[in-house]
Amino acid sequence: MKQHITLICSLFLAATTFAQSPYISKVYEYMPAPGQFVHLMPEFDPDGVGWQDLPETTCRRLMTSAANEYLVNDQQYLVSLGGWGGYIIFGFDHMVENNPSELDFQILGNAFYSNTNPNPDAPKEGGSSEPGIVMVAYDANKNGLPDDEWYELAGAEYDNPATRHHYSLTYYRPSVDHQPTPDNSYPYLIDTTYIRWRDSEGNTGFMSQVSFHKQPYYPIWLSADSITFYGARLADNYVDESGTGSYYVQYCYPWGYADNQPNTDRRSKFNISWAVTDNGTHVQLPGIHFVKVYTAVHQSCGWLGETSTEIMGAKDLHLTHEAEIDNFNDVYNGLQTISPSTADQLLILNNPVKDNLIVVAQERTKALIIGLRGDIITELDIKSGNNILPLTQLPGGMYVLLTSSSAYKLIKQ
Ligand SMILES: [Ca+2]
Ligand SMILES: [Ca+2]
Ligand SMILES: [Ca+2]
Repeated sequence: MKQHITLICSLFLAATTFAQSPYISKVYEYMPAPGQFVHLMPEFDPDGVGWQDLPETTCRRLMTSAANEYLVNDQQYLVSLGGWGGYIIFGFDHMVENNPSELDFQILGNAFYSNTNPNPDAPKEGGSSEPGIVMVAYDANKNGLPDDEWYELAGAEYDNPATRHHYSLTYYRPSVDHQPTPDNSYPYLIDTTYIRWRDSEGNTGFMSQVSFHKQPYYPIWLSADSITFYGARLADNYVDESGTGSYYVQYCYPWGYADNQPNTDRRSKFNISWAVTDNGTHVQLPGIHFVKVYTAVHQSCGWLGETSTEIMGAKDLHLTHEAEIDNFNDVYNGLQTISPSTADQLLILNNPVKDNLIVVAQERTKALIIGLRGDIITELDIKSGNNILPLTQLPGGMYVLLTSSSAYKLIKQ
């Protein structure tokens, strides 16, 4: 009998040891940049035992472990990364496989679209989008630690000239005798000279303290009076649609960023095949074990304060059977490298079009979708062969699809 129980226990242990979880299995590092949710999400010293008296390395470990408790096994609590550059590194208990044609994993945030945008002509997709750049690593040295080469997943804005690659930003702790400078005409900003910063381009400025969050924004567990973050910076994505500082809309980037599109949208999913090296060369990884996300914009939106990416989980879509075909690149990537073609006769297979336009081309070509007033709506990279081009975002109506020698009437439903 005893032997029997031992055998069952061993089998159970073996099963639990080797079962793969689709969710985050471990947070390896959490280092927020200064921000209005620092010390709150996750909470610093939740039991009030005096973390601030502990050495910095211990506090860093405790903060990482707090973020770990918020995220592992699909807990879905929100972890804030703070302002630009603040980051988190997490991993899975197995290799997330890269099927080159599919979206492989998803990162959950709290982005949402606004239904009450006061600007009737605004792009539809905007609201709270706080994009984070995603990096991935393959455990090449097989030691189970994220000490390997990192690759950025090149999202829709990677080739945008407004994206600053190899950017860095230093934040400074307010001095002990710091005196706040309130904005007397805008009561939400209670200190406009709160966190001084300087970037790698020589710009300087301050992160303001907002009236809704009065706890320290600079991580109090850091012993140094300044902290520097490195990465790429995306262009600002907000517009003050009220014009008076009362209604800010953060417009979504198309795809490829965390906390940018709602979790219900497939554009919150990622293809490992988007990975690029530090100099922008595409690499085809077999899969990844680790993910790093950092806040990608350096902006403040009045009373909303600085924009900070939030993470509430991640999952391996192959294990949850939610992997989908990746056709984002067909539309958004490679536009700058296309040379005009003369053999650009197209065969349009579905016209009117509802979601995806299906086009067959003899040779690779470039095409424009033109509105009835002659305005260029979008540019399409059409490959040789079959093309599935998502046009879900195109408003219903009549358009002209234009190549260098032909024009086609296109109806969008
Ligand atoms: Ca893939
Ligand atoms: Ca968010
Ligand atoms: Ca490693």
